[in-house]
Amino acid sequence: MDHAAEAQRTDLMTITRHVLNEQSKHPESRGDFSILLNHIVLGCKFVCSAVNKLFQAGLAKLIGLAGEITNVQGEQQKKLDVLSNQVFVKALVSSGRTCILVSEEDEEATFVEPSKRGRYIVVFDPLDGSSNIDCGVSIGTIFGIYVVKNKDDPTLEDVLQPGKYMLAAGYCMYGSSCTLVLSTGSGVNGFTLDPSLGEFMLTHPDIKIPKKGKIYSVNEGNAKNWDDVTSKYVENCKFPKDGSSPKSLRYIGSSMVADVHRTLLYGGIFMYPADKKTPNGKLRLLYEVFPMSYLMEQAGGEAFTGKQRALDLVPKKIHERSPVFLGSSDDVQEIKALYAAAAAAAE
Ligand code: P6P
Repeated sequence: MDHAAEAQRTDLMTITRHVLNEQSKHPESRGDFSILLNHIVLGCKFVCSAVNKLFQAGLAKLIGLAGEITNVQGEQQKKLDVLSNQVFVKALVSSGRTCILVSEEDEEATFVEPSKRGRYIVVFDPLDGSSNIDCGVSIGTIFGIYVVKNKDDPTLEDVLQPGKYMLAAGYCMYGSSCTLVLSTGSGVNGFTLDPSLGEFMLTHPDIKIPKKGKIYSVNEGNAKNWDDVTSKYVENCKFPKDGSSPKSLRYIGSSMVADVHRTLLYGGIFMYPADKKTPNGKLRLLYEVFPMSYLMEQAGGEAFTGKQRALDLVPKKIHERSPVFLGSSDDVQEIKALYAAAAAAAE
């Protein structure tokens, strides 16, 4: 093995080391952010272990539904949803670095008691795509991190910040392998859990999304409810007018993490548009749209709502929804141009 390969093989760049290296570029940092991220990583390791037990042992059928519990979305929760949420909340509170938590599973925001309070806000979906638990499709955790204005007097206003003010965002995908994709504001890196070490190892340094892709990803089952622009864009994907090859449709559905991860690595566009049935789309702004849009922009891609840059949106409620078109910049710009042309024609 040559020296470079040997050096890389023995370098053991774990996520902890990587984050510490990045934080060392900020002389003012006191290590709080690294401690917070370590607690998020701990939560991901737990969920990864629990999900693997389900996938491997087919325990899913024993898990079934958690009785009649229903979460704020009116969907039925599976026990792993409940467990994952509890593990993340406990890990984040015990980190002593958070002051407000917003979870997809909790109707209200959690305000951490003063004695355990830090200056970070974490918004997260502890187990996105949980309806896939029983069929083995990759599911994931999505998170975003803000800093609070005044940790001694945190308010809900502190949470309702545009996504562009996030300090970090990421997701952890639980599938054939456990992959954590993270940005702390200077690019995107991917880490894969090495079960023999119990560490997330840097496997995808400096991820950049291709400028243009060959895949479009949308739930075509909603086509009858789409607006004209979305319909026209999808038509162009299938029957390009410029003589190029049609794009391929890839849609895992009910697992945003899996669809976005493929888009990030292979390029193309993922979209959950507004439609007549869901005028604000289906995806949650704070803990689905913002973190994934942040990652896309950090990887050289774009994220658009149909009206504006997704990260510029100002949330009014912690569980509000937003349409989103995200992915390769050329592909997102194509749909932006169609919306602009439609707006001009309507004037
Ligand atoms: P549909 C999961 O419920 C989720 O919120 C996202 O993970 C996923 O992208 C979307 O819904 C899929 O929705 O309507 O296509 O099943």
